[in-house]
Amino acid sequence: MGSAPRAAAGPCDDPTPDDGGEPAWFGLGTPNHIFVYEGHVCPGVAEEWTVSAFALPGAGGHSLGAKVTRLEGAISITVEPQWPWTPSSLASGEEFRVDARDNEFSYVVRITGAGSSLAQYRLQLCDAIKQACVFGEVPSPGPGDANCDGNVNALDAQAVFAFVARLTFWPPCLFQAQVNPGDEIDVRDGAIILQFVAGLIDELPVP
Ligand SMILES: [Ca+2]
Ligand SMILES: [Ca+2]
Ligand SMILES: [Ca+2]
Repeated sequence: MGSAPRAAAGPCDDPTPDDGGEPAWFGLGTPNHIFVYEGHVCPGVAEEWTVSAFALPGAGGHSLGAKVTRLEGAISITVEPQWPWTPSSLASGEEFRVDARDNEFSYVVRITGAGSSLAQYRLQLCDAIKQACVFGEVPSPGPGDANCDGNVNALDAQAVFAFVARLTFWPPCLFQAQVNPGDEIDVRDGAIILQFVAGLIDELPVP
């Protein structure tokens, strides 16, 4: 009754325990790069995502943006840019933007579980050169489109294999690489995507 201690919620099992780190910006050749991810966080745990850009002198700088949307449970969100800014808190769905002019720039988005049970969030990042970046929607078709370019093809399998081998950071829509739900994201997902591309599988995700 009343104020139950947080510990009463029992152990929390995060189905996405490896969240955080620095996403890779895929989609070179497009003017606006997006990263969309759906993750979970346990109460009292902070997941930290680093966003950075290296702007060449005279190149016009980068526009960087971050947005976190609460999907389930309670979270708190802070953005901590490098000097000279101090950390600030963000509301769910609020957009954070910064222009990096002629310098290297980075910031950390920290998402902390703030309720008494597992929370779920969507993280959206964007990066553009010489123009304000926009938060893209995830294009169709969805499952299997790990690199978020609107098609499912061998490039998506390649992105999964490279991620699993730790040759790259996160593909922009890594959560769509999960094509056999309930399992980890591993080489099997890349293999299933290749089978789909070859016409051996009709639909993604597979049961
Ligand atoms: Ca997590
Ligand atoms: Ca794709
Ligand atoms: Ca899988």
